[in-house]
Amino acid sequence: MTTLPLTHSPDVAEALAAGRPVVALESTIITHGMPWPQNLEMARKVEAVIREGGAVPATIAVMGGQIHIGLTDETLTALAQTPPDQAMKLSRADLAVCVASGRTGATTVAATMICADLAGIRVFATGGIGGVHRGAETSFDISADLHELARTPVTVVAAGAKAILDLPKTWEVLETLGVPVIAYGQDALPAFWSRDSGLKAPLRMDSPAEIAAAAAMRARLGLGGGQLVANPIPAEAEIPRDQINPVIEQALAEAEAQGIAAKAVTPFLLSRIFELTQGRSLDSNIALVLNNARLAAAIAVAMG
Ligand code: PSU
Ligand code: MN
Repeated sequence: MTTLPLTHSPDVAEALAAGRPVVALESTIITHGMPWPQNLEMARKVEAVIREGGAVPATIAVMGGQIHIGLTDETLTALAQTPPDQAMKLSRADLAVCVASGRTGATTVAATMICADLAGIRVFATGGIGGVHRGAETSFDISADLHELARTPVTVVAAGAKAILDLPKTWEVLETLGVPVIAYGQDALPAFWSRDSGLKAPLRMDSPAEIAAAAAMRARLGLGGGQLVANPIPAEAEIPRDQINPVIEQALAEAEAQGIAAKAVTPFLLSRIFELTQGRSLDSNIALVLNNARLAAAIAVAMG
């Protein structure tokens, strides 16, 4: 019996008790990252892909004073229908307040890593991590995801950092924080909607087994912290850099003109880019999340 405020879904509890592979999934991507009803379709498909890969999915969210590790389809549906202003967008700073006050909260990469670690889950799949925002030299807007990767021992599979960010600065901060950034199967770092950011990855690995071994070695050496696996979007779903960049620029200009700040920045940009691309960015986002789920399941199985 745990004294932690964790509520496991039956299949996640069973898998963890038996030492079978489990992959954590975040919920901010559901409440703040994608519109209804595509968010629910995505969330269900991601769970299915993880099961096909031989692991059990554990979508994480906060409700009723409990951190839920694995959601029923009913709860997942309710969460997907929750308007963004009625769910807290949780990071390390506000996780405890949300649980203690019984409010509903969706976990970002940072908060999902914390909860996954509390539950003993070692692998987590998402779309793209947060990072250093463009203009951070004046706004100081740097996602707490980066510090979390430095301190919490979870392997995060993402399609890089979201391309709305300042990618070179994001990679610099991760290097400073001692986070291994591992490109999967290619030399270049991916850029979320695009396969190639034009930046070379500091590390490259080509199999789930290598990534699992690196995570185990990090623990054995007492280094602490997690690792970021940057998995390029499948070629057929990508939006090449020269096509998406002008759209990102326009969305960024609008965000600035409207004074969008702090936690509202990323959801605003994602939804504007969705509108400006007539939905193509959302199709790509869903494709890359599914691709990351597939790899995360294989890593969880390899960690065995
Ligand atoms: N991946 C996506 N869409 C998202 C996110 C990830 O494909 O919306 C979320 C994650 O929860 C991530 C957050 O932690 O965006 C980053 O928010 P911020 O830039 O405010 O730290
Ligand atoms: Mn921020």
